[in-house]
Amino acid sequence: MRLFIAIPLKNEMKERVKDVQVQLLRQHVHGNYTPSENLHITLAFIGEYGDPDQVLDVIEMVRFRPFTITMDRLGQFDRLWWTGLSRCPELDTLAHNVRYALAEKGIPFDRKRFQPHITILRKSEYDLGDLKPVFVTPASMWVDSFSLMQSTRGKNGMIYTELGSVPASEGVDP
Ligand code: 3AM
Repeated sequence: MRLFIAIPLKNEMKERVKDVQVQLLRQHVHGNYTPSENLHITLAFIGEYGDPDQVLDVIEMVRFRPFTITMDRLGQFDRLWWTGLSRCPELDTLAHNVRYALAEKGIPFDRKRFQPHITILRKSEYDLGDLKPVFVTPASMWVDSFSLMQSTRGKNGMIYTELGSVPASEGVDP
């Protein structure tokens, strides 16, 4: 099964992302828009792996305190468009610790540098630089858990299913 580890977005943040997507649609930017229920921040992409219970056991050992992230900009990696987050050392540390825990147990994952982003649009042929200004209302979200996700290809696009989640450990030293 195809697995990844991510922070799913909470409803208020999803609404702010939708505001950005609507502005793009109004400028006739076409492509595959990420549906609300799929919005997330990937911490580590594992890919095909047959033992999700082992992955859960490993990531449950990662300790972190809850923290806040703030979405504040729009960007583009080639044909993939994203909203970006302001610098957040706690998020970087969480991604690092998740990846470290996977590596220690020999669970494979994509080693590309962690670039925190929320994918909002794929397969777009447009260039952000050609658009009229798009406003990203700064939006904050409290991160108090992260999840092991399964990705399957549905008839109408990708379906992401949460297989388990790891809560923050209030009051416990990370
Ligand atoms: O939506 P984002 O960009 O956070 O792009 C895929 C998505 O990330 C990424 O994993 C997340 C869930 O599918 N992904 C898919 N295939 C990948 C691969 N081969 C990949 N990341 C790295 N390597």
